[in-house]
Amino acid sequence: MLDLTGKNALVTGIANNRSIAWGIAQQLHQAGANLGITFLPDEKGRNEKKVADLVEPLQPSLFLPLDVQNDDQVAATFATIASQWGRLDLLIHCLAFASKEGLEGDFSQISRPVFTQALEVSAHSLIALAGAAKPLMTAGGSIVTLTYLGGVRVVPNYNVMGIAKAALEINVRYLASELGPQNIRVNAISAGPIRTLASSAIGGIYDMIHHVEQVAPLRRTVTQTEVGNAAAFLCSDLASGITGQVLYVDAGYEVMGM
Ligand code: 0WE
Repeated sequence: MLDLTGKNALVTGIANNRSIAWGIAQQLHQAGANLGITFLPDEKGRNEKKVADLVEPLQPSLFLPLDVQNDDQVAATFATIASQWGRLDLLIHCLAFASKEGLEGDFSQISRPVFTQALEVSAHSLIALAGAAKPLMTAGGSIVTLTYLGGVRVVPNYNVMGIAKAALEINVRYLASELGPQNIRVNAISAGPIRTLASSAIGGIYDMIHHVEQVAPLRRTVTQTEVGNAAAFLCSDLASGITGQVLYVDAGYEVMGM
């Protein structure tokens, strides 16, 4: 059975109880993993408090600030993991950000700063975290990130995030190639649309969810728990032969042509 006892897992990208990362953290905890949770620090410490209260039942052994645009915080996170855990086994990357201008209007008007920020936060961050995790994954490991169909096909308004997810998906393949000899697997889950903090900020997300409910083979959207279960599988020895892949957890939507 799916067993992650004795595995040290770093989970990034929890914002609130609707976060896909929260669904993943719960499933890893249920499978017996030892958790480290990161939060995006803000000036007033409100996000820290919110995430700390949420994850308290999972009793994480590490709870660390991590803004991937801050190299010192990335270094500090992995220095703490090295000193407190000694070894990292699982890395869950659930980070993305684009400014609102990059998620509406004409694709041809995406500006350099909007492009750069989206790619830095949403795609380079996987490279940064995988590179820092590599020396700590001394017993092999599994890295899982989240992507979306909008990185492969045109989804209206996904715009600059489409570029970022395309970059992220090729990052997965290059990282899988580099890290494979060290028995570190790298995979992505392409989740169908889910109501989260990130997606609720988008105009038309409810129409998209309604569309998926009409068209997807399973005639519904997926849940954070279902994405969490797929992530737990990819983290487990049950997936020992799988690396460099994008696993669609989307109620089958991706196979449809019309
Ligand atoms: O990857 C995403 C969302 C990522 C995201 C969301 C926001 C909203 C608030 C990144 N940056 C921001 N920046 C903000 O200021 N998804 C897969 C969800 C999503 O986003 C869309 C979608 C779907 C689905 C944007 C347009 C169209 C569809």
